[in-house]
Amino acid sequence: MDNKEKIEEIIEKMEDKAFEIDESVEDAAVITKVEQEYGADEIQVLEGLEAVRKRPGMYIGSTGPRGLHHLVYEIVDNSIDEALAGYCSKIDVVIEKGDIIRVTDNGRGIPVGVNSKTGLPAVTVVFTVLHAGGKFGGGGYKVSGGLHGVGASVVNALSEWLEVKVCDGEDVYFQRYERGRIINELEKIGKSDVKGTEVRFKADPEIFKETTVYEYDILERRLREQAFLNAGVHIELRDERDEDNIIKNNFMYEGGIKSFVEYIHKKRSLEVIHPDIIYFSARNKDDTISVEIAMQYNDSYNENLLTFANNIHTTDGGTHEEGFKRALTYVMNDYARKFGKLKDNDKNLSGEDVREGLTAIISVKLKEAQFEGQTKAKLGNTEVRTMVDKLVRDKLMTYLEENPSAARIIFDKALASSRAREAARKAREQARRKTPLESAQLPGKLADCQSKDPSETEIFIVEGDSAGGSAKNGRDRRIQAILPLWGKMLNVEKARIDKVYGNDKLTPVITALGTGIGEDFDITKLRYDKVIIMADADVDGSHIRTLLLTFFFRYMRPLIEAGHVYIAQPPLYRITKGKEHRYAYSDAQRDQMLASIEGKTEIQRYKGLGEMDKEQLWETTMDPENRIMLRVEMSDAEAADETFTILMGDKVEPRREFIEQNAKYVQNLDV
Ligand code: TSJ
Repeated sequence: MDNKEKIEEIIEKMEDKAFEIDESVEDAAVITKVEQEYGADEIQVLEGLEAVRKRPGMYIGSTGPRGLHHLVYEIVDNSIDEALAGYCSKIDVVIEKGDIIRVTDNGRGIPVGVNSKTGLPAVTVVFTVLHAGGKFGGGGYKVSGGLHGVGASVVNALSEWLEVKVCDGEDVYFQRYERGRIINELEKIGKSDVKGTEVRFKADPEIFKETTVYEYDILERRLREQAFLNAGVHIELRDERDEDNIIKNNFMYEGGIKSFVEYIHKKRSLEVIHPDIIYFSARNKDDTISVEIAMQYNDSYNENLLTFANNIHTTDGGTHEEGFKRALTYVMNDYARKFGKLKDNDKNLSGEDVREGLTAIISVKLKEAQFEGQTKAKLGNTEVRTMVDKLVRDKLMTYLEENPSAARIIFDKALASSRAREAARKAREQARRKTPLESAQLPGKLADCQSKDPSETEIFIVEGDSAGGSAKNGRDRRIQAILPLWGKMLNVEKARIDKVYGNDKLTPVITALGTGIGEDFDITKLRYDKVIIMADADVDGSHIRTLLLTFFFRYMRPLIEAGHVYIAQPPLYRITKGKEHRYAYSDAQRDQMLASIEGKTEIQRYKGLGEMDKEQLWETTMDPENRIMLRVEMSDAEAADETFTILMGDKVEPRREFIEQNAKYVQNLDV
């Protein structure tokens, strides 16, 4: 096939893909037009990208910091695809002065040939036709998809400007766009014998109103993760914003997801209990699905299972996770029976027992990934469940038989977990028998609401007694309940599930919500529709948020998955002018307000919830008509969990880092 044919095939594939996506969406019509009246179709192309600028959230999830960082991932994903196809070995990501992003790879270069249908070079199509970028194969897997797998044209539409340079081993081509509009035709600007693609862009402050400043740590985390998931790909990240302090990291892991498991254990200073990282992989017959699993147990009591589909972190799990869990429980029990570790009248080990202290990564790559759920972070393909289940059943049994000493250590741990859980269950049952009226057990500190209809009620979990007082007096007592938190923080990391029940900070939360925890969790017993964490915007407040999110993440995960958990946003400032006052919830909003108000103003900075009286607290933070609340997503809870581990760990250095990281993490909750 000559080059021209190849390009035409690529464009055809892209267009097919565009039609497949959803014919009901606005831009599908646009693409149809492009096909029909090829030639002068620039106007139609612009209309397509205008749709992105009108409703950016539809394409990148949010226009907050999360969406901003997403732009970088969208571009880098294309280079990773090129690496997976076997044509690219190095990817550079640079944050230049002024928060300009530059991504360079040494791949084949985006094709520059003109397509006879559109009259445009392929590279121009990639950047100006919606759904075109990154959606085509060319060997390897299509690693786009998920929530935001929308490609280069969306990044282009949301950039103040974007420049692309392509080297095909002979000529250097260049094109510039501003807010998605072509500024110059693709032009040759020089000669070069190397190949590759370079994209530079500046996120548009008109779209990303909150901020266009990147956080190194967020990019570092995601790029490191991508390097783990794509073994052997070399990614370099460099921060050149401060020329006196250039920061850089190189990520390249020949061990792939095995290195990922090792890294997690090192970072969290967790002690492993057997030497090898257990690793399995498989591909299906027609090579449309690949599965990789890496796992190892540590001496903590927590499960840390990270799942990915097409390099996208599936925070809500899905079929790959289900297959893994089912097979792991099956194999461990099967083995235990076979080797007499469980006697005939012993109970089976539960899923929680066999996952206690387990760190595992599951990465699947497949041609037609289906992502489900509200956040599109759950894998739906049923054939993956069967495949992962079979892989683990086949290979794990063999591993255990061939590695008896590791097998013994793993079983002893699961057995200990099973016994602790059983003891805890008995203790709970006894406690219940003493007070048969479940409702009589509600915690003393809870100021419950009048309504008993869980579809309309809310519970505010409030740190501090003085804020609790204002909240109690200021609330809508018909539907709003207040639970003040007090008592010492529990080290959930080191405690087993049975310890959670005795804890004076968490027990009231468990009884107030009514659902139970762990495998006993029952969402139909939930007593409130919204569980709202209300804490100060300071370090102590972020500790309590981290504790609660970690607790929910570990023991009441479906509560977060179903979107019941929220974080209240109290204002940071009150701006008074004469008799009027307004509230600002961020520094940027304060500055904006001050700029728009003429005359003398007074600013009060709230240091804590306790400084607000009941009317102020109601008006700013609790009134369903006026308040701002953040809904917690699984990724937020997972981040809290990680932070919590570091906070509670033995090492001082990570703890210091935490204080900084945690402040950021709270900011980044732009749900
Ligand atoms: F899409 C993009 F613009 F965002 C982007 C794409 C950004 C960056 C930094 C790199 C890339 C990119 C695309 N790197 N490498 C490629 N490769 C291709 O587009 C390509 C080249 C040749 C062939 C072929 O079949 O000959 C196929 C493809 C997909």
